[in-house]
Amino acid sequence: MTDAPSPAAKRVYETPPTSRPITEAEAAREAKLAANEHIKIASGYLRGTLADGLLAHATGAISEDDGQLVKFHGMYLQDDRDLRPERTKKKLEKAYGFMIRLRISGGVVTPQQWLVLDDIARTYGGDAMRATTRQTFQFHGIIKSNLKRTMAAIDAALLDTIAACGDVNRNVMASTNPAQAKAHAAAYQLAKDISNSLLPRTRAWREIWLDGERVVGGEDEVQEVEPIYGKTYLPRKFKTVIAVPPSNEVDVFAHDLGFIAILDKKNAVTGWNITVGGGMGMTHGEPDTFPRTADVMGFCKAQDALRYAEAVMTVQRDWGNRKNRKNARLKYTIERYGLDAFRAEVEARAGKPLEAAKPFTFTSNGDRFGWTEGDDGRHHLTLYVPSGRIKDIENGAQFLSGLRRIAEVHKGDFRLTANQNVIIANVPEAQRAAIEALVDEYGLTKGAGALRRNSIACVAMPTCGLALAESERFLPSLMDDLEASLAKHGLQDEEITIRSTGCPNGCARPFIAEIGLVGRGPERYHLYLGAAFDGSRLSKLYREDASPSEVVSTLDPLFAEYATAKQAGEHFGDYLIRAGHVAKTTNGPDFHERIGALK
Ligand code: SRM
Ligand code: SF4
Repeated sequence: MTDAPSPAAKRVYETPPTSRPITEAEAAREAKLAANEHIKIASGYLRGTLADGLLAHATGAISEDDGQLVKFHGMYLQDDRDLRPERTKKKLEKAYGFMIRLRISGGVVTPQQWLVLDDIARTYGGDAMRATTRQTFQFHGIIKSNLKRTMAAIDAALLDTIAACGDVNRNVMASTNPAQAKAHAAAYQLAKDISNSLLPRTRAWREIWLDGERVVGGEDEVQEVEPIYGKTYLPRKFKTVIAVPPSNEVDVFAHDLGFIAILDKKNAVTGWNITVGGGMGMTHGEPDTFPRTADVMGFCKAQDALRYAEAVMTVQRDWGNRKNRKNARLKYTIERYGLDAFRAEVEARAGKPLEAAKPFTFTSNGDRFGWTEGDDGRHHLTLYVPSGRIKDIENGAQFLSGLRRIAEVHKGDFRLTANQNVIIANVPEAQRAAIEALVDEYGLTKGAGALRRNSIACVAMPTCGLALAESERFLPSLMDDLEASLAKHGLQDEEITIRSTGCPNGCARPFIAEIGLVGRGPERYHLYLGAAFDGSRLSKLYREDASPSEVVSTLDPLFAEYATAKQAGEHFGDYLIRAGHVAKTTNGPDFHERIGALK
């Protein structure tokens, strides 16, 4: 069984609150609620002044409050940060554009949907789309006047962006590679069921973006409009994933709620272990914020998964901190009240006790590249897409054009992985050669060096407003240097996970990679080491504020030592702990404890 973390002993927990949801009147009376709570309450179920704001042609932006609300519709107002200095000098408004994120449960799209998304990328999205670390697509730089057209195209493809961002249950991920056919079908079905049952019910999305019929008199009755969420939705984002061992490609321990498939000998799902309280985001210099790996809370029968999903989310809805958004995720709720109190409330709401968790084993949190054959005889091809950016690279791989050509002939489906890669799935035997020929023609990569294919970088500059340092644009050159260093020590084929982010929000889940780089400022990164290869253990801070060349010079001697002293099958993160270079972190709060001086 995976060495799954458990809460630290001897913690003092607060008394859990009553299980009653807060009423709107109570919420409004509460002076110290976070500003976003007031915005939600006043929004008329996520409408705000968005419809009018879209008509304000003098600016490419929308109002600040609408900027918070539009997230629930799957969008962010951003600006091109590369252009800021020049535009400020010329006294021009920032170069505003919207990021649009789709809701694609389990990351599965048909070839027909792919073609529509490709059209959107070419027409409105700067000839690119971005596969994210949560199995969906983002478009960047959509100007305000094109938003409705883009949303109409998305709707026409029978897709939507509802709840892709915001304080709601987000896009539900599921293990992607359909190699264990029955188990993956069950995981995918559960992802769709949870996504649909926890979806906001407000008609605001259709009304604003697709000119759907307006509701006469507004949607006023809390219970009728949003039976699960009410007017205040959740205290913070809420993320759910479904994992099928032995692959932990969805990083189940990094999410608020997770289901781990328990399989019988024929790979059919007998039930699910439920995990709660994982999350990555933290703030530099604020030790009360920390990444946390989820606890395994218990086991439920396959048919009960949905009721537990709803129970977990509603306990967080009612117990989560609505005064301080930095302390609002489920991981902090569980730290505050303890896993036992949380489990008891979930069981009470679900109307059933959980069974003891069942054994499971994860082997890695990466993807399986190249062709795999499923236990049902179907063929799947996983392509490595650097940082998930699907575009035509000058003098390089033509991801946009190549995948379009494949979509034109492909008879199966496409699947996005949580590691930003793409699977051309369910390819009939007779079509393998044709797909293979297109992959070669467009220079698409079935793999890469061992380090590179285990890498992820978040978007960061120039679109992310929170980036402190480069990430996607910086990782390839760092990778060149690290690959040279590994090759020098004969480690070029060693599978080591490396992830980089432009800030400590952790969008590429860097704190559960064996090598994690977290931006601090221009060309400065904290270096974290010692996480588990299967994604079950956090890393520790090893070096502060390193420049890219210092990252390489810090890692080089560790690679040299690992090459000579590692035991058979021992992963880099495990070796660093055994050799005493970093301390073992089991869960969130001890993440910042420092044992010995930093290097
Ligand atoms: Fe993220 C905010 C991009 C996965 C934790 N994330 C953002 C924003 C929207 C920046 C902002 O708030 O202004 C970024 C937009 C950048 C851009 O230009 O596109 C952004 N996050 C991403 C994506 C696109 C990264 C990528 O390179 O793929 C991922 C989109 C996922 C999706 O499809 O839904 C993405 N973000 C994650 C993950 C990974 C995961 O969930 O598996 C995490 C860590 C897990 C977690 O939630 O704890 C993550 N993003 C955050 C946080 C910190 C949350 C926290 O609890 O502290 C923020 C900031 C916030 O919410 O205040 C954030
Ligand atoms: Fe932006 Fe930070 Fe997320 Fe990277 S980790 S995309 S810099 S919020």
